[in-house]
Amino acid sequence: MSGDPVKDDVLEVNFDGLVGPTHNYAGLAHGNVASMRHGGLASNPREAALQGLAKMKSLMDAGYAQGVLPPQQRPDLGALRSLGFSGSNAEVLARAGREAPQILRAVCSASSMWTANAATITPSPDAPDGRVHFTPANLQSSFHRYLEPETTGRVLAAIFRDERHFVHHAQLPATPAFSDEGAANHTRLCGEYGEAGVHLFVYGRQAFGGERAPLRYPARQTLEASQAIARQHGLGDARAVFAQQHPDAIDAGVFHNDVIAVGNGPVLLYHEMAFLDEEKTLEALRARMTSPLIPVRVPSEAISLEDAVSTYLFNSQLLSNPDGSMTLVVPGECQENEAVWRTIQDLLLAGYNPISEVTVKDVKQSMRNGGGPACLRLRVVLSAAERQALSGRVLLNDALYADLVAWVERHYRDNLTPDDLADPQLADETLTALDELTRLLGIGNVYPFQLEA
Ligand code: SUG
Repeated sequence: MSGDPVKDDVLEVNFDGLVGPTHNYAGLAHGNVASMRHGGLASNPREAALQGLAKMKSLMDAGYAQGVLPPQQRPDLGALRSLGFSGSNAEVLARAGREAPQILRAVCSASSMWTANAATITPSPDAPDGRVHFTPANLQSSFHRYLEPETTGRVLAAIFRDERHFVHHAQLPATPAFSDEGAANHTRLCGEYGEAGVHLFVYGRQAFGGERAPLRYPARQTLEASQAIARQHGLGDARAVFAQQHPDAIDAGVFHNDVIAVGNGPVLLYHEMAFLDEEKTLEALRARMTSPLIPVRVPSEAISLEDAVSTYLFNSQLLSNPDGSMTLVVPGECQENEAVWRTIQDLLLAGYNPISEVTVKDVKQSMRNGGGPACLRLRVVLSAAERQALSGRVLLNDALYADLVAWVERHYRDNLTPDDLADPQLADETLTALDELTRLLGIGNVYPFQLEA
């Protein structure tokens, strides 16, 4: 704590994505090893949503500020119609299922659950106008995720509506040169949350120039996209560092930086293969930070890239406690891997750094699609006044948790196979559920079907 009451009332709020009713395994994400491996399996949307809610609840109970963001309208019938499928909703779905099953799967994806990819956010202490800045990610790398930003923008604008505190920018042009995957490739490092921070933007390739790029799997973030966001948010050279992700890591399945590094406050926990130029990246951060950087480096000899990808150790949440210590929230898969579990004990918990506790969460339904604890949350650093200015009922408490669990139990199926996606009944169930959800959350009309009505 800095002792300054204005700075001390600033908190990180984790907004987790509620898993949508069409959660399924479609093998849609090239370069995401878990998604590629599990495509075609039956999913359990109800269990997925309840696992996500259980994570939110346990972190709320432990004293962390927890928010929730709604899922999106899926199947995206508008997208199917734009691709030439016509007729009634049932006809559109049946024909897409018959003629283009891959497209149907894509428009049914519940991928908006991974809210780390929803947007990039600059907290108010870092922005020249003293407001919180938001840019939805264009997610243009894949068709199923390219469908997200418009609704994401509407949801964020509905919740962070007060213009005295919040500014919303348009997503970047959805073209390969400005490929943007949001906060999954962005980390804010600072002393206390209320002090000015330094923003680490990690990119996979350069659109205009650049020497190295991955050979096997796509790089989803460009330097040019990261630079554009820094410009939108007013982050000058003193506040922004741009570092290239190691192309060999991308080729090993590290499709976002948050699969190989996580930062919180002054701590940067990372694998030695995270950055193409590790020393230069740390130097650039040190040169800008006002508090000493605390790097926690995990060497390949402790954890291989393959184990990092299969267990998602680096996709953990690193949370600050009032006494200055930090808690690492890891997925269950870390406990099942001997090398990873040993490294957590010997290198992280026993090391000279603020990480003093590890807690394990079961988010297997999401993990099978390549989404760990950190993918499921969007971090928004907010002062007390900014938290007061939020619209809707989106900060989790016991009553909201109970309402959301009951809502999931009322509307979600417990088994979904790729063949079920053409079922018009599923589309109807989803619209009914989402309509009810927007009322439950008090966020107004945000979905295409509500705006068309
Ligand atoms: O974009 N998986 C997501 C996982 C996103 C994880 N997010 C972060 N690392 N921040 C993706 O690759 C798979 C969907 C499917 O195959 O059904 C998917 O989209």
